[in-house]
Amino acid sequence: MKLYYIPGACSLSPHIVLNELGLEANLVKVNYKTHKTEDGRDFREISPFGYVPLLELDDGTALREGPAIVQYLADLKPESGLAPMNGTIERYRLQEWLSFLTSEIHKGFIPLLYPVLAGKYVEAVKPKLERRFSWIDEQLAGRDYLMGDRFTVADAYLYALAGWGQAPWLASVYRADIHFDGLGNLEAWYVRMRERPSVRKALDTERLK
Ligand SMILES: N[C@@H](CCC(=O)N[C@@H](CS)C(=O)NCC(=O)O)C(=O)O
Repeated sequence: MKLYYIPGACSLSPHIVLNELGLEANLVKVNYKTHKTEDGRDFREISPFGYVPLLELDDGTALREGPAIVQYLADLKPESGLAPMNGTIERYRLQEWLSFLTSEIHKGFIPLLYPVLAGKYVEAVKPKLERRFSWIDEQLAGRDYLMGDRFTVADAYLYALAGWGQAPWLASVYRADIHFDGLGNLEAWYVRMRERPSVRKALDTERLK
């Protein structure tokens, strides 16, 4: 398997999941600005919109879209519990989280990452994103992870996105002005996540420390 990634991007989520599962994959870095892979290919010929993550299976099949990729990986080792069994209400709950994260948080962040969009648009979008983080904070009350006591692929996804407002490694131009001050459950969750060996290893590999 090959995972195409941009350091610190949403592809950090399947990277963490690979580590959690102890699965071997070739990590192929993509340059954010030029869309060239580190082995000199044009990534837009592999991914129609030039975005990561993209998982290439051993038979050449390309799987795109973060929420699909992390579920595929988790299902390679169902005993890991990183995704509840298909057909159960818990699995739909996981999909609910992944859909929420992809549409409400992931895409909600984008305007805040581009200084060129600063102004009225960002002023309108930012409170919405803050309201969503505050709701996540409420959901984490009395829980270690989004789905309860167990880490799931939804945590890996949220961790990758949350970094855009928190991580010291982001160039300030790409750091969104979103903070977890006063959101104690979310702050504690972020620290708990950072301490997981799978997360530390992914941050190390992507040179994000
Ligand atoms: N719908 C895609 C969106 C992926 C996405 O937004 N990737 C960003 C990084 S977080 C990217 O590769 N951007 C580079 C580009 O669009 O050129 C998914 O959820 O997997």
